[in-house]
Amino acid sequence: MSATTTRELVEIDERRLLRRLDDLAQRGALAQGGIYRALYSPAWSSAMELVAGWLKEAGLFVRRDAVGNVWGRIEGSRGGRAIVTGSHIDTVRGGGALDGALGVVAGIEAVTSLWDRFGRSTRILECVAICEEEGSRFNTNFWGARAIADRLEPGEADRVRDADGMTLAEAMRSVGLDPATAAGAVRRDIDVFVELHVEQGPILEDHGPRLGVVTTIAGTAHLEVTVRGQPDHAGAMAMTRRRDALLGASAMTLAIAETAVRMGHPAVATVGTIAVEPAQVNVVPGIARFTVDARHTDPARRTELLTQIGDACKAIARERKLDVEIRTLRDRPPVTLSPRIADVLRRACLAAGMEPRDMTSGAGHDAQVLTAAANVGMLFVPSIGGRSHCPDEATTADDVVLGTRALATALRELAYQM
Ligand code: HGY
Ligand code: MN
Ligand code: MN
Repeated sequence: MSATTTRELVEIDERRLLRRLDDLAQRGALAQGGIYRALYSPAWSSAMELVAGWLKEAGLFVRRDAVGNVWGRIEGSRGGRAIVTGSHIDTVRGGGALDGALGVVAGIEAVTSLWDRFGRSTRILECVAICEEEGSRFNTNFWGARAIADRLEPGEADRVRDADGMTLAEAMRSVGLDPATAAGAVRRDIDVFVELHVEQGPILEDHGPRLGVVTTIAGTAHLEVTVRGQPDHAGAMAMTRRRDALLGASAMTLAIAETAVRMGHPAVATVGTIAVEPAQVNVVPGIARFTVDARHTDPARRTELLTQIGDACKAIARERKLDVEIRTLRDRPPVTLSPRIADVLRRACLAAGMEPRDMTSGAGHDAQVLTAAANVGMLFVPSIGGRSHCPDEATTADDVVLGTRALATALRELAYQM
């Protein structure tokens, strides 16, 4: 079938969809604004219960897997490998109501509408709320999708800790999961994974149209940079004789951003955390430690970006008589999504009356990890002002509905084949 064939748009229950997004946004809502649903926290458990209830209400077979991903399933009349949609339930600290949540709630709405309107699918059709993607609580990310794709590292649950020193394994036990059985979450029977997500950037809003089909997801490297100088008295040590680690780290931060700006879109580099030691008002910082998140969709350009960042930090350390150590925390390569599923999504967008934009994603997604286990497609709807990972993250109700209809239409083509 050609990419230009028009299909019938699948209707959904708009009011239910929007109400559920609002309901989910209450789980983990912070008094100061924004949302925080940390993996295996009470807010996370409450959100997962809500989602499991909606899946049960739809009449799906519901189960929680070995790491806490929640699945709802329609047994296809012809069996075979599954068609899956979904996204993650966790958020960043002070995040918004749509990152991850949209793909979960829209996925439930799409599967429920298909079930209600067309009955049992020919293919197995599932919706999944993935337990963790953001890396907000533990020093690891994509925990849920990596468990599905058999990409957990040996001993990871016992090694990785949160800021309070609790291991991931202990946190699992606290919600009734057994870390020893985590491998039980592996799925080798998924044919297709489709994720609807907010764009989290300004391209669709600035240039249109209101739907985007993702072709590539940027590769992300996370670095930890430790700058060592010399702690000294803040009153007595002359400015000219100091080896101030924070001043070095500050110069590095500016140089890192300039490196990405010079390279141009879609190169990005962000210093998201910084800490100093001894961290006292009257002591010149002896140590400064910061993280770098650096991304590019092109593997060679990404390597170049990382090399230039490293060189810039070393040059600044030399100038300022500081030591610098750069450690790679994690390094995920860029991935290309399935052209076949992109065509299915394009047809669904055309059914919604819109030729979608092909686009790359600067943000990381469960979809990129699941390319190791399935044929993957992603659909974007606009983010107002391009804002995300903040309380102001928003998309118009019309665009939420449009994206969900397009998702349902794509799932119909995939799961209701004759
Ligand atoms: O960092 C990311 O791109 C994702 O939102 N976790
Ligand atoms: Mn995110
Ligand atoms: Mn997300």
